[in-house]
Amino acid sequence: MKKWKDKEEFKKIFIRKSHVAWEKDVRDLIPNEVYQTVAFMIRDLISEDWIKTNKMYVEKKVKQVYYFSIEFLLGRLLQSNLISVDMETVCREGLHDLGWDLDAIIPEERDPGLGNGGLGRLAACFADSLAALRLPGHGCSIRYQYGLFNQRIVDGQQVELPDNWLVDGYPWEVKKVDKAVNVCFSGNAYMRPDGEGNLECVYENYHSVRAVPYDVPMVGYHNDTVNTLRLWRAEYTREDVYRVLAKGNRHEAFRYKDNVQLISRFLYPEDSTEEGRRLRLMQEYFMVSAGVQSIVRHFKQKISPNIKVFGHYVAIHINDTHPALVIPELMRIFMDEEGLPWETAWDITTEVVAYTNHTILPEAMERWSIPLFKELLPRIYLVIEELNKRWLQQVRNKNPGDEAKAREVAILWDNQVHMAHLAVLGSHSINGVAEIHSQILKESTLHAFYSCFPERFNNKTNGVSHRRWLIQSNPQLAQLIDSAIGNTWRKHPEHMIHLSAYAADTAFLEQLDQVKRIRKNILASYIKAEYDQQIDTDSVFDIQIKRFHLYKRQLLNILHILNLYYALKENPNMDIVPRTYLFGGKAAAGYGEAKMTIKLINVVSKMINGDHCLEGKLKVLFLENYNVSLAQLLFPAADVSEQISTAGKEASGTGNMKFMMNGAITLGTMDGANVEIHHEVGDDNCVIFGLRADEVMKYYVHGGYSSWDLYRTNEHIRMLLTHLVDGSLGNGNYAFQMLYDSLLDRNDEYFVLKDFDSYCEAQKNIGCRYQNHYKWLQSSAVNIAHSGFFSSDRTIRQYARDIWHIKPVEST
Ligand code: T68
Repeated sequence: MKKWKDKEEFKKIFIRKSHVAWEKDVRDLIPNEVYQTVAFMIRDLISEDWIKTNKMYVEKKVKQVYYFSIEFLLGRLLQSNLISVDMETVCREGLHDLGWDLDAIIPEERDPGLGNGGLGRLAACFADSLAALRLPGHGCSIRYQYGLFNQRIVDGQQVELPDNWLVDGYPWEVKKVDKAVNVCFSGNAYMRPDGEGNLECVYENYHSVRAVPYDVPMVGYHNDTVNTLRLWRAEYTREDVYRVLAKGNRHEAFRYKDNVQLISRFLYPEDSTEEGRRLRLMQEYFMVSAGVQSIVRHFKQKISPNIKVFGHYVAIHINDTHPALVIPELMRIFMDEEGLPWETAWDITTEVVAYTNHTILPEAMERWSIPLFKELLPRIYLVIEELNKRWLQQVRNKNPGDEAKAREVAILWDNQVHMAHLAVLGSHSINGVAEIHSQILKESTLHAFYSCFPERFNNKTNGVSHRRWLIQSNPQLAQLIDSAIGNTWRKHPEHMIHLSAYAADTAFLEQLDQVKRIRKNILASYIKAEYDQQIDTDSVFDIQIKRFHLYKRQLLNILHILNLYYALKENPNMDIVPRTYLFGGKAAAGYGEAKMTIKLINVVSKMINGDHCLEGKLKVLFLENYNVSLAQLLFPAADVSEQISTAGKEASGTGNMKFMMNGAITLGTMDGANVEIHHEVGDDNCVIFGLRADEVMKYYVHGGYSSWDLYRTNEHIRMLLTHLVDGSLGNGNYAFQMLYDSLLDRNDEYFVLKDFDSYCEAQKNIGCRYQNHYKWLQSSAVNIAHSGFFSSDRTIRQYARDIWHIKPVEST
């Protein structure tokens, strides 16, 4: 790996580079120019390794995995890349000599908003682990011009502003014009005899869109592996524009250009309209077709002309169902372009593809209307139709007269394309993302498929990159761990378990306390600077940061806070451990209840923070625009990790792991990976409350819970709900009718009220535990020690071994 020898060399290169790039004296650079200069210098360091990595994969003919994901939530890359090439100190010192502070330069990079939440961030951690483990694996996604919206809070309400993250350019990407491919939409497709007794497909009158890749390096930690994240952008071709222009209609030509570019313009365009849904389906096929075409082309050019051995060299992973069209796209290419018969094409396809499911919420399962699908992707539809026909024939032969069975597993049903069913049928491996989630998939959501293909189902509990979420986000804690157990954990996170021996070491615990204090102070300074609010670093920092959704139950959290507030008003001498409650997260623009919950939090926050009687006891803040960079400030500062989803609803959660790694205590339900965190650390070191998943399920199936009954019998609940709608919150300006309705008229689908008392107890329990500060620190240490299991390195090793069958590639 190339490096800067020392800070002197760094400065020399920096000055030369910035002269060429900006035609300015170094003293006149603006911070953004400094950021870009350093980024280009890092690109220089890694470029040889990047070329070499690809060459090595080809020369050694190793099997490679391509991880298709509609989102990659990378976060900033400057610091993580500096850490990977082990040049952070040299860079910091060099910049310092030149009058710049690296910490002031880092925020110049805009967070690439190429994701919504957990699923996209998981993909980024996986790319990080693949490179760190020297595994031959690459990402495939879309280069959205606009990321998810920027969130502002105005008058307590979420306002969505465009996230034009590319305005200043993106120094990490490389446009590869020569690697462009064409993706075809619409037109007519039909089968006709090929003259040799078989059928062949004719596909004509389609529109083609040019897909141009932008490659981003995924730099391995302290090794010389540089993998690739390939992001596709939709472009029009000059020839196509001329063709339209030749018809004499300039407006038509502009419309054509616009429509093509629209494909990669926004992450998740509004899907409440037919037009929005159409665009989303176009994005999915665009990414899939471009990605698959480029993989097949590379295989044929560089690996083998024999397409039948494709599966020995290529694994394709689909991150949820958004890329599931990989399956019919591979079939199309194998049959229409490579001339393989259906059966052979199908065998190779299922050999190659594997699928991860991330949700069991029925409303989150992807389905497309058949008329829309047929119109946009006529050739792909024919493949799916044939697949569905063959599959249902098999199912009906096995289960004669059982139409319910056919319905349960059909890809085409009720005028819809069921993407999860397509994904399961076309994959040799189907996995959930935590033990409990994988169990629910087998027993309930995908039970019918599990009966057909039990051997395909498996679990891969999620993990997070301890490099980003500990080494980079919390260097103080990382150093403390080094001083206790040495630094081998940085490459082998499972070694963190050796910290267990320090959970009873007073000197270590005191230092751990110091580290937490430092991190709480850093967060407090940020909050002071951004919100002009003073938060008490002696209080418990209790944090819930994640997307807003009814099932994640931010509402439960804020109702408890409101209850505490009323209790304190009634009894000002009540003895409580001072608390700072922090929230962050975005609500989908069209999700009324989620946006209303944000508003409720802000109204309650204003009321509580403005009440001087509560000073030193209770503070509530909603932090705007939660993203990866803000997350890096929040996880290290947390005492309590709020993981309070309705049991059975959160597939895994990954924030829970980042909190744990930074020494926070989980306050959670037995849901997702919380179950495994609880298993690792035991009852003494986390606080579990609420209904269990099987109890929730029983209520759904057999009934027996009435939120109105609770309302009538529980005076606290009655009082809280009354205040939601009687105008007493926010000076009578706000009525939270929508939330009231979801809790009562819609019978509290997510058991917020049912779990309320149990949650209040759990909060009291947290207070008691915190008061015994020595024990609290012990718990914190135990959590850190056991967080090694939740490193994405462990997860990726399991995928590599059990699903992809790929091995690390050592440089020669
Ligand atoms: C999350 N899913 C799960 N989905 O909710 C979370 N969905 O429990 C899990 O830890 C995480 O995946 C990683 O496995 C998502 O984040 C989405 O973002 C999403 C986006 C579009 C459509 C459906």
